[in-house]
Amino acid sequence: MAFWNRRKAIDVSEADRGRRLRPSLSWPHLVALGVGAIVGTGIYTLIGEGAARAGPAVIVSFAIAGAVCACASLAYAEMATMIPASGSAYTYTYAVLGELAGWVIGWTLILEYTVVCSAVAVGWAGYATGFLTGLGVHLPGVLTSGLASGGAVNLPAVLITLAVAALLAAGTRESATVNAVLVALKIGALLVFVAVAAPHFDAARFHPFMPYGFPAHDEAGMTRGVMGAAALIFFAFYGFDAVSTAAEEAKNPARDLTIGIIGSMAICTFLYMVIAAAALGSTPYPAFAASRAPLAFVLESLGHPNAARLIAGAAVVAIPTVILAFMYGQSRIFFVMARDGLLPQIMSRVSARTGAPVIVTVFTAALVALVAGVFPLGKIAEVANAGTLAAFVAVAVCMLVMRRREPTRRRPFRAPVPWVVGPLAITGCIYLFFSLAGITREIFVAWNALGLAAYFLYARGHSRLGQAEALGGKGKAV
Ligand code: ALA
Repeated sequence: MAFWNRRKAIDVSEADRGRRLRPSLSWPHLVALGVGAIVGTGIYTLIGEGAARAGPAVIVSFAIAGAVCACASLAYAEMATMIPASGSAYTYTYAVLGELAGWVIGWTLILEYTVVCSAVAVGWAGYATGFLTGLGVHLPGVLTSGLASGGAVNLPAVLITLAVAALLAAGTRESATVNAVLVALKIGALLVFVAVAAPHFDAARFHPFMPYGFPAHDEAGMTRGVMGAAALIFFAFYGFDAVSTAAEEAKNPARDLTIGIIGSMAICTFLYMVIAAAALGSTPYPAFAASRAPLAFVLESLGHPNAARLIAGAAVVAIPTVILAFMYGQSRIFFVMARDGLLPQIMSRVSARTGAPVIVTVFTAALVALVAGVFPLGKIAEVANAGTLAAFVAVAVCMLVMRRREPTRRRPFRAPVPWVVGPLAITGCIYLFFSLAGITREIFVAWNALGLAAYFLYARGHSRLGQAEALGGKGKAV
């Protein structure tokens, strides 16, 4: 069979069975993992930049990004429960569209997950440095900025990355439980924000509603418009896909993944709309749009400094859950790609004691710490969006192809109206992709060109499916 068309078996193979991750998670862990991955830098900080791009109509940007993600989450839930194996979009694409497409999506996910973790670690370092300064502890500038920003290393960002990796290497269950406690704190602080800001609501602050128009466009070096904001705000919504990377570790994949993905998505969309309304209705948007900690700024300017400190403190304590969830997803993507032979085998070893893929977790942490320690936050969050949009398109395409190819296959969860939901997810993601800044799309294309080179130089020749074929086995049986 042609290499690009080699497809991984949908049912778990006997060969993989001996190297499966331990099923230790149930749906509350997965909802917490999802919310832990979704609520972070996006709502805590990018809401400000979103408002600068779209004005009060950023609330429409939230609705658009949320609707696209809701459609994609339904496709994810169907694919994750039909193929309950680690690897998320990479595994589905490999099984449905073939090895080459699977590799491209896996390579894209490596970029996405690394950049998300690094961006959030750098964002966290900014909050942590400010928090320490408030306590009278001043870190030297060379240790709080990476080489690319004029310092030596962003030490807080490196330290938080290593701490999260240690938690993951200690075993999935323990880290998921810690995650659940931190998620409760993060959501609690956001509810306090709404309770404090809502009494100051004034509908007049929503006029003019759409000062920068609807389509994304460049205005003096800044992307403006409702769609320009939606392409950025999209960052705030994803993370539910990290739940699907835990599919092998779910005790009851059909129930746990469905509740985990759709539940976490629904909770966050509702929360964001309420927070955006409270922020926009209580404070003129140009004021908080200029702040690096917009939610704390809103509370401070409304005369509630203690509540402002609470939300800032919660960000410092709880934002690491986002790094946790994405680093978890990243290590699982590496693990599965190595198990398939597309990356070096050493990355698929599982610890006999904890059941966690320790070597790959350490490798992931090193990669994330390197990027976080050297590069500034800048626009790297947008790069993560580009990778995520590509993965969402792939999953929606896989869902539609499978509906045609194997309509009677068992689907523990079936997306409603798939021929509406699927195309909406695909066109929505493509529209958002083209609403990103040009440089972001160029980085994405360059990364994938590198990926194609890696495929032809290494992965294609080491593919387990390819080797089985060469030995005369049937490709799909591996
Ligand atoms: N959704 C995640 C965040 O907002 C990536 O931080």
